[in-house]
Amino acid sequence: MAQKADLSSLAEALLSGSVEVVDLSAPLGPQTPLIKLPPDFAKNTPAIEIHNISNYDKNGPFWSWNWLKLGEHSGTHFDAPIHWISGKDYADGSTDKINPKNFVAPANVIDCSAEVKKNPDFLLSADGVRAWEKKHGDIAKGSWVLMRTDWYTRNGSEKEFLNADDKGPHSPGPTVDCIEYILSKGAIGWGSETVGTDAGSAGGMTPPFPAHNLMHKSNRYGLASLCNLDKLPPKGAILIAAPLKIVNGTGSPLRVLALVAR
Ligand code: 23J
Ligand code: MN
Repeated sequence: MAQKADLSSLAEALLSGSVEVVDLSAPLGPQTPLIKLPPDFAKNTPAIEIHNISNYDKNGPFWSWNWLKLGEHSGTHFDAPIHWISGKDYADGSTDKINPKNFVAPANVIDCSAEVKKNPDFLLSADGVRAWEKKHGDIAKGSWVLMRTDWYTRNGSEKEFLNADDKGPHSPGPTVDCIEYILSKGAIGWGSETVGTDAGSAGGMTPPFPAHNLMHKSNRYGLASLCNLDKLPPKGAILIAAPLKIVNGTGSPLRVLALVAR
């Protein structure tokens, strides 16, 4: 019979720093870049607002607090299966109903930063993932696949981050066959450093927005606007990515943390 697991060595490693906690989230505020959908999808997520209620003053003498106006899909955020029409019927497809064990999982980090530096429209294909697996090992069932692009270094400027011209946004992402392949390996989710999980060009793919359409069709998750993927090893980090327990939530801003052995 297997022995009961013991977390004391993890507790010690966290204290000593031999396991480091890396913050993969961007600051969340009025300056956070937000997706701009084309005019045929008229309605967009509104700008983030932070309103003060009291600040140790006549409105609350001993306390400070704020209220927020905040779209679910704002900043570093989690995409739940019911976000997309292809995942709308999953009983456990909203942020409040996902089994929390899915919020802690290993991460595979595929470095595409050199390709993206040359071409902001770069797409990671199934062949690209297979080449990565030859070097670093298989994508394990239940693990995240994260596309490292260093795109997060643009996150401070909405213009640079969205990188749009008259032809639309130019930002990297996955091909259809990339998403099909990682699903065949049992990936729990797909994560990117861009404003959404799909490439800027993904509206023209078949199906449109494959990271959304296919991942959510399989009851799997997305993470968008991740930061600091360059601080992670290709394999071995553990991701903690728990969305707010929004009732019937389609997604949620969140703090994404990675445990990394040093
Ligand atoms: C709504 C419509 C299209 C897209 C998105 C949202 C996202 O990227 C998102 O934040 O989930 S592509
Ligand atoms: Mn989203």
